[in-house]
Amino acid sequence: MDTTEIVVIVGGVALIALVLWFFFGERESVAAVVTDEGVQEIKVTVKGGYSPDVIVVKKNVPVRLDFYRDETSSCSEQVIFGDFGIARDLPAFKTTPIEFTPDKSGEFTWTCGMNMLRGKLIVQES
Ligand SMILES: [Cu+2]
Repeated sequence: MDTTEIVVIVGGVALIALVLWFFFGERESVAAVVTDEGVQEIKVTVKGGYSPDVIVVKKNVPVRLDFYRDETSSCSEQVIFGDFGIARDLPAFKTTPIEFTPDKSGEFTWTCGMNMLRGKLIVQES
């Protein structure tokens, strides 16, 4: 094997690892911060996905998720929290607060209107 072949193989393996991580890897989860008013607040940037896309909150404490949509792609124009009966339009380049109080614990997926972009809300027993 010459150097070029080795570089190609190493590059290929790295690419496969990256693809696997992207689709199946454990994402970093972010805990919401409790404000003075006792609201668990976190800012989520919407741009080809959600960042952060795993958010940890406590049950029975009000939650405010500030979705800032940093794009005009029609894919992300709506966000849906099906488990909590929430569907909201997200105007481009604006922050849209989504407020609710999670009354059940567990892991809940939120999606865009087409079920393509996904995020996960982890509600822990308080
Ligand atoms: Cu979409």
